[in-house]
Amino acid sequence: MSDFEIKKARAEELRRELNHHIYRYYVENENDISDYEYDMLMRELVSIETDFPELIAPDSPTQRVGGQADGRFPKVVHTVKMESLQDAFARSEVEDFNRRVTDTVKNANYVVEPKIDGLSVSLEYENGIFTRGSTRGDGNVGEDITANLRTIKSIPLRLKTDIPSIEVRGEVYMPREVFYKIAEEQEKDGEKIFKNPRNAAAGSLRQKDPKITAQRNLDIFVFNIQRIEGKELKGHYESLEFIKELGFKTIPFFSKFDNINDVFEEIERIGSIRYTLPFDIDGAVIKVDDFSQREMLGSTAKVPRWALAWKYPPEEKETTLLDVEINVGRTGVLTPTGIFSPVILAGTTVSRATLNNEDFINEKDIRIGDKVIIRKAGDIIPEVVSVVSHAEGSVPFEFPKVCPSCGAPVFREQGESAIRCDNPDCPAQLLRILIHFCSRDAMNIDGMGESVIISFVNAGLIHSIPDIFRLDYEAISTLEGFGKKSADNLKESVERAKQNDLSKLIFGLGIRHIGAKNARLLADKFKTIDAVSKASKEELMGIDGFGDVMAESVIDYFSLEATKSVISQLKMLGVNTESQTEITDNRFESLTFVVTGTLVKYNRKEIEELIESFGGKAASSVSKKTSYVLAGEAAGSKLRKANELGVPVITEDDFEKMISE
Ligand code: 0OX
Repeated sequence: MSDFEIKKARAEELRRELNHHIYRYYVENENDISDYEYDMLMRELVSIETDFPELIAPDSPTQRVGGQADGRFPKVVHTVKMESLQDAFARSEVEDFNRRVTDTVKNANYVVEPKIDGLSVSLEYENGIFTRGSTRGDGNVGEDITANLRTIKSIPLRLKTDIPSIEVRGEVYMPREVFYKIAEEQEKDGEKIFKNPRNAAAGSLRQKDPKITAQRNLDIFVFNIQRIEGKELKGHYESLEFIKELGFKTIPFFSKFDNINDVFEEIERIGSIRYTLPFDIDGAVIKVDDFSQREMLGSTAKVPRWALAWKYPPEEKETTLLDVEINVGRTGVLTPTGIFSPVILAGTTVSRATLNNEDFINEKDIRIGDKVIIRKAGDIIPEVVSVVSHAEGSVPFEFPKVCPSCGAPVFREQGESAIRCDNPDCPAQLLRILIHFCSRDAMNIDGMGESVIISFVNAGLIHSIPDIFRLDYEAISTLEGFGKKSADNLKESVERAKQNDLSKLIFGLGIRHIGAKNARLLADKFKTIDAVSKASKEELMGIDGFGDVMAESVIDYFSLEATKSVISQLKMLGVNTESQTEITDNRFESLTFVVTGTLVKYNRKEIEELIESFGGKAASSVSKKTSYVLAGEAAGSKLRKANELGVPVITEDDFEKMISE
């Protein structure tokens, strides 16, 4: 292969990979790689496309502007562009930057400040009063989020000094402690957990209801004056001090240097204190101080030539693998967790990390006693990067042949990476089954999160799913962390769950290969749990999308004596086992909806159920045949496609009007 062909293939691979990550991040609110890894991939693609411009494809992520407005908030056209920053990962890139600067201007001074990992916003003040706040959007057009920004207490609603008109720029962030607290609550309530403080801040800032934003304890650091009337400022350092005088919370530290070596030292110093700060930073920003010099340097189409963002790589540490713990999940899958000598990594003590599965361990030849390198993916989830050395006399790790919880033999199905325990009475599985049964998309029992279930199981109050409906609330009110009020609340949630639709019950039972959508299909077709349990393979395979494996899984599950016992107990305890979705109102007949982004009032399953209950169809991809795209916050490619195809886009409120009319 010629060099060109090699580069062409690599560019294609990078495009595919990056577009996948962009979709995961913007559409599904998930990210599988760290920002740093993402940046490195993007860089490689930019470099190939710079060398071979003919390889720039229309679907290249380099051709896309990030953070586009999603249509839910009014648009704001930024009078001064909110520029982004050129990244640097190597010392030579900073030296190149310095050379370019000093080639154009004499005696440049640099200001170095931390790069806060949050969301850039603009704040506008007229006659000292906060009049409008907006997101950065694509830099030219953002969204009006004034009401939400007003909830951030460190944003002054009135300035301390009289200025006729001013616009400043800052970074909204969620302090790490606040993030951990919210994540803990989300876990307790069985809700989806924010990935990191940045995602949490983004989700909180783009809420329709400012009351929710207000509860999230967001904060801001202001680092720039975008425009100002009635005041002359000569440089950045001076303007930061003026920002402070006006009453803003300024970027927490900033220093001025007259040579690039001192700039490096400051970058290193910031890097060394990075994880001691109570908020996340992902780099340090170097800015030419003098405004007249900035003017001479100017900007490219995308970034100013007078600033550079140094990006810190994720922190990696060497530690020793002390042991491998095997946990048994709801579906009986055995997952290995590495136990390490504790090390401080990205600000917290880490002593555990998932080792994923048998293949991961074998591929890296991870053995107990090994010296390994660990880091946190996305600065949150610890993972093993590589093995440095094996301990003397160590042997390859062998996965257990029996379940560590119940002792039953375990097996690995062909084509699967997971090793499972098949024993339906396995106690470790029971715990996972109970957690799943109570979770939001299943029976949605408020107050029955993981830690509560564990304490009930430990207290001998729950031995099976039906036990959830025969809880001893008197005993519960005496447990640590409980009182009469919380026991009463729990009772109410459990009673409410008895009325759930059959689809939620089927999903909650945790039948292999039956997710929420398939549970809904089963409930719709068979109407009662008895009918589902008696369904033949042919009948099951008659359902759109049901194949061999799924049909057999349902039959196997309902043929178990244990299942029969659970179902009959649930019925006796008054749990609804029938489908309630009677289609009486067909107003959405022949209409297809695509739901994208995060909704405020419904989760994905609930909204799809609602659409279907009115006779509509909920589809996953946008085409010309789509009737409406219902866009929530952080909607991405589907929303863009809808706009391209001219498919009407509606908000959650619009949808509610459609169903209430
Ligand atoms: C930050 C941050 C972001 C001003 C001109 C180009 C970028 N996240 O902390 N941006 C900037 O600078 C702007 N400074 C920062 N400190």
